[in-house]
Formats: sequence, C-alpha cells, structure tokens
Amino acid sequence: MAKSNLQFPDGFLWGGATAANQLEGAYDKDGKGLNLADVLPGGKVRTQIMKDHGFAFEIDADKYRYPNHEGIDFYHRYKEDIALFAEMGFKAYRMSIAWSRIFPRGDEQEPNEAGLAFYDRVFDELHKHGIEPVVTISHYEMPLHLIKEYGGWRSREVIGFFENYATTLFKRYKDKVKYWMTFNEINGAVFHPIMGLGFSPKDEESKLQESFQGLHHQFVASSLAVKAGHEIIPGSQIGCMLIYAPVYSYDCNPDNIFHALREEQVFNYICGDVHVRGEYPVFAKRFFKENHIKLDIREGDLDVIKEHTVDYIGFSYYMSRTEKKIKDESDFIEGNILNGAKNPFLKASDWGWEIDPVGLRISLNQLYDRYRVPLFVVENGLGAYDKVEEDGSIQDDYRIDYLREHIREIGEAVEDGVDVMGYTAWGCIDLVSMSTGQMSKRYGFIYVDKHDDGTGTLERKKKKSFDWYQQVISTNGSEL
Ligand code: BGP
Repeated sequence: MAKSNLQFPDGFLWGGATAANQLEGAYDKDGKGLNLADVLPGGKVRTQIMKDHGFAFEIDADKYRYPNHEGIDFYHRYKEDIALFAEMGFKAYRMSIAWSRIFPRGDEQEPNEAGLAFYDRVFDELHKHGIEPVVTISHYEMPLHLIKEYGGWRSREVIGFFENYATTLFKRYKDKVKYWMTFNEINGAVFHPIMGLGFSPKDEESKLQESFQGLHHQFVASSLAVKAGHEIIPGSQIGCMLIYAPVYSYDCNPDNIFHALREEQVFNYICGDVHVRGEYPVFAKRFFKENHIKLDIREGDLDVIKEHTVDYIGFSYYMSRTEKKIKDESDFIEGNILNGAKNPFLKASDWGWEIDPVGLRISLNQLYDRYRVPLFVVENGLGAYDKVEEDGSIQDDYRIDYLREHIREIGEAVEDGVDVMGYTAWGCIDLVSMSTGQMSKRYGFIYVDKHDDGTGTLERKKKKSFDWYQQVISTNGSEL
C-alpha cells in the first residue's frame, strides 16, 4: 500500500458488483422460470455466439451444459458472502434481480411471492451490515417465455411487461432500495443483441435495424420505470447503465478521427442522450438514414423519454477502443468483444481485453462534460486465471495492480472536477463469466472453489486482493 495523495468524496460508495444469473444458481428453485442465461451454453460455443452477435443461434438448443445453473450457489450462501463483503468494508453492493424469479414467464400480472421473498432476505442481510443495495432491474436474463413467444425486445408488448415488473419491485422494496438502474449495459445491444435484447438478428444488415428498434422499446420501458420509481419511492436515484469504452482514433488522419468520433457518438451517446437529455441526438437522424434504419416511434414515446430522465449514469469500464476507418484483419485483437484495432500502447488481458486505466479518467471526463449528472463506476476489474498455492493462498498481485491503477485514475477524475458517486468492482466474488460462461475467468477478491468442468466444493477463500481492498476502503482511497 502507498499513499495515493488523492481525495475521494465523503460517502463514496465503495463496493462490489455481480449479476443474478452469474452467481445465484438455483435456476429452477421456488417457482423461478427459465431465462436467457439459463439456456446459453458455455465455453467455445458461447464465445462464438458473442463474436457472431448471436446470428442464427438456436436459442433453445438443449445439447449443452448450462454453467449458471448452479452458479456459485449465492441463492443458499448469500449470508456467508455478504458477511465477507462486510468484512471488506463494502458501503454498497451492486446486484441484479432475476426477472424470471419474480415473473416466471414474464407476462403474468401477479408476481411469484417466493422470488420476491428471496430478495427481501438479501436486502435485509445487506442492511444488517450497513451495505447499501444498488439494484439492476434487468441484467442479461430476460424470461425465456418472452423470447420465444414475443421475440424478446423486438416486440412493443414487452414494454408493458417490463413496466409491471419494475413497478412491482419499486412497491415491494421501497423501504429497502434507494439506488436502481434499469438495463445493464444498454448500448451493448448493438454489439451483442442476443444478450441485451433477447433475439438473434439474421445478418449484419438486419442487425442495425432490429437492434435500434429493440433499443427504442427499451428506452420507452426505461423511462416508464424511472417515472414509476420516482412516484413510488420519493428520493430514489434511478440511473441508466452503459458499457463505456472511449473511442480513440488510430492516428491523426482526419478521416480516422471523424470515424472514431462517429463510433463514439453512435455507440456511447445515443443511449446516453436519450436517458439523460431525454432526446435522440442530432447525428442519429443521419446515421439512421444512411444505415436504412426506420424506427417505429409511436405517439407519446418521445414525450415519455423527455419527461422521465435518469438521475445518474452507471457505467462499466473495461477497455478503450481504437478505430480505423478502413480496417485490416490483422489489426483486430482476438477476443476483444468490442472489436477495434490493436492499440500499440496497451497490453491486453489473457482474453484480449486491452488494459487502459487512463481511458477510465478520459471516460469520466467525457461523460461529465457532456451530461453533468453524477457518475457511478459500477463495473471494472480484471478477468484472470488464479492459482491456489500449496498453502492455500491466492497471490493475485496482478489484480491488485490493475485495480490500483484504475482507482487512481478515478481519483484523478475527481480532482478534475467530475462528480463520481462510487466504485463497485466487478465480480467481487468469483462467478460465471458472461462472455465465456465459465468459472476460470475470475474477477473476485473472494475465490470460489468451482471449475469449468462443474467440479468443486464451492468453498470461499480470501485472495490477497481481499486485504488490499479492505485497506483501500478503510482509508477512503488515500492508500492504494
Ligand atoms: C460486462 C457484464 C457483466 C460481466 C462483465 C465481465 O459486460 O455486464 O455481466 O460479466 O462484463 O465480462 P466477462 O464475464 O465476460 O469477463
């Protein structure tokens, strides 16, 4: 640990983040319905699905193992896990609710009481330890019935189902949850529609049309949720959630610079503007026209979007992107889910995710300059292979280095004048990876004895980073 000379705001929400489908397990317990994550295979097939944007993926294929079915069994071990979070000093815990635990098919009117009761127990346990829950309403796990019967977010009807779901949550948890986010990484839908929108477009051309139409439905749904949340829970803070990757130009060729700007606008700012400014940005019109995207926008949609904007922006930050107008195949980095050209100044993780701490400071500055609403870094971390030593310890110095560098840049952004609410490190306890569906890509401060082949005792062990993060929190970032 060393003095950081940085000052984080009082009340900064230090903590960790997870998603229901990646850790709960108990996929069919207590009335839960099947959801998207329950039928996604792991391993190479999953990686291919991510790469192909899910084109032509047969969603109900049943020949695979489904790694999230057991997850890390948080469903039964949440007390032990929350006690460990508390020991690290967490002020906040970002988690999501599994839609299909509450509405097993998604289109019912009445919720499943056993599902609601589970999250009551989790929230009570968090409050017992003084930890503030930060809840994502939908994190890559739409009920399977909505996907099969309605075509996922292709259908406008789903807006009403989502509104009913969100309203049910606000009413039930109004005294327990103040911080909410609507859709996880909403702009990620453009890269992997299957995860965000619950359908697989046929090909590249239909991908844009269908993704933006699906996104439009989510925008309306998100605004209706913000409206309901503000009405039901006075003082609630409801945010959107973006996957943010600043886009760099490959070089100073103005054509490349403009191309990078356009990518930034389309990928980062369409979703940001709709949620925070309450309108589609001016450049969207031309982009839609040039790409033959014709949105079906109904009467009243734009008013709802305008009137019910978010209180803050939550975002995940893992990497930057480097863009070139005319790309060469050799420029691509294998494994980088956001694509882009290779940046010669950056190293990458074992999965090809380029490591760029300064990019986080850039992101915070860009977002705050444009939107002037509080920002919350709700995901960031290093996916790595961890080794358990003979003495049982896990010496994850590489993870400490990664987190230290990123947290330092947040501190710099705070000094720059950016309003940052908090930081929740992704996968604070090892869980099933989203892009690989496996356990061996680990992010946690807490190791879970579970392996890609499904074996393991599920025992929890503190890694070296556990003590390090505890110290970061207890000194409010003045020691890193
Ligand atoms: C984000 C998702 C998370 C999470 C994280 C790390 O995009 O919101 O669900 O998993 O990425 O990704 P991965 O698990 O693929 O390493």
